[in-house]
Amino acid sequence: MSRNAESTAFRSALEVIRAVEPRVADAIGAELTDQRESLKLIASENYASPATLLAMGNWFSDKYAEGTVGRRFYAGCQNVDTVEALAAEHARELFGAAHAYVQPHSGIDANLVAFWAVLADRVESPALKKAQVRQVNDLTEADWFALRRELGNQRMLGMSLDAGGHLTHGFRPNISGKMFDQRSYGTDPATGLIDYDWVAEAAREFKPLILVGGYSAYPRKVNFRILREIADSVGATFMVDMAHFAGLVAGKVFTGDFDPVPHAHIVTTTTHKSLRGPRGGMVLCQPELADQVDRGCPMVLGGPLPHVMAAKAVALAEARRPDFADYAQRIVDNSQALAEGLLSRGATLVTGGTDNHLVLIDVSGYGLTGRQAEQALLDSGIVTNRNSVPQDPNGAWYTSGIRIGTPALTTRGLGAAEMDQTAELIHTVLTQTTAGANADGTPSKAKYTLDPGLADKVARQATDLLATYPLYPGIDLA
Ligand code: DSN
Repeated sequence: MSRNAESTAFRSALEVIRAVEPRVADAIGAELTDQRESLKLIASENYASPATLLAMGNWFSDKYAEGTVGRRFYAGCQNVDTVEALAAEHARELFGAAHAYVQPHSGIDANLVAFWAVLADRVESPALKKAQVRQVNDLTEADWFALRRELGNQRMLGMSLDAGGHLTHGFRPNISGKMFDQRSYGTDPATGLIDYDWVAEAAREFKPLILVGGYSAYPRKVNFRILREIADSVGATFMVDMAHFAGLVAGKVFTGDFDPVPHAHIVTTTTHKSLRGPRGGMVLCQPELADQVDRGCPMVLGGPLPHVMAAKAVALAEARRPDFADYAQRIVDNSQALAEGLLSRGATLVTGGTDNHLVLIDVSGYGLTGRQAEQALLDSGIVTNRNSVPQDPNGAWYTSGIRIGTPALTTRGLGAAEMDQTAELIHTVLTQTTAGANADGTPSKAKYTLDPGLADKVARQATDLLATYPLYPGIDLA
């Protein structure tokens, strides 16, 4: 396929949009320029392929398709069936999963589907049984009361937020924290690593219905075999949220004990992070949970998005190609090169390094909060996000950390040498930024000073660094 085809496709699309609302066409064009010019180090972002992007922009968006393949509540779903079945087949083959459900719209949705499936499978409740055999009208007030109490009073053990866990693993700002009585496992204060003995002890004491593995800010591999053994020892269902590292599983960088799919009863993921697909979610599970998982819509999900399922099928087909394994390995190589570059310049990293796609810098060593560091880096053309570090004294809003990740820059083709240059740019900005003060003289957690001339210089250096690695080289909108 010629590069010209990509330019023609996107130029034509913008021309059609511009005829209706030119400001939207302009914003789409401006977003491409911004993404091309900034050093994107947000660990959860990536750049989907033109084929994946184009698969989303069409009339599949117009179709309702509640239900599952071959069993829909709407007529005329034969083509939706084709793309949903394709996406699920690619997912099963890619991850070696018994069952794949590709309808979730996001990671939060995928986790909700998984929670429902486990509750429905595991909670012993006559009321629930009635509801499930579609005798909902036979449920009495007492049944409803029992159902709410039984479903809303279950226990979950997951990784604590400040150690790198995710909001949807039972924390209060998310509904999972209201649905479940949650307890967290943290990391060893000395090493920053998961202490599996501690997890085992917490599981023995708390006896959770669900043990959750997975993270959004832990820079190390997790041994899922050990977590499964812990889950089994207390009769818990073992769920893994692999949203961040799904690309590393798909690319066979994480295998054996570090691949969650053979070990977990149920695995959830997003499709747009290291997996490099469209924005969306997915659930993989063992056969005994498949029926409940497939009830995701309408149990907790709105109608499926067939255009996004089409794009998932395209992206998963891409991830099955041999070059994706090479990409996944380069993500980790780059992450380790970036960590080395930062360490050699004196930065403090949580756990002292990384063996996945992300690095967590403890910026308190620079005398900054995460919020100050995030903004100073942004002023300098470097896009990151602030993040708590374990036992963070600055809480989840200001934080003491900066999370950086390499999936996006690796997609552009940057390698180890450029990671070292990136480390130099980050280090320069952080050493040249000073924390500010409030009007009353007390230290501010948000204000900071950075010479604008230096910020501009770093931003130009970042753009120069990226110039050799154009984003979407086949797309010329001019
Ligand atoms: N928002 C994603 C992240 O940045 O890690 C996870 O929810």
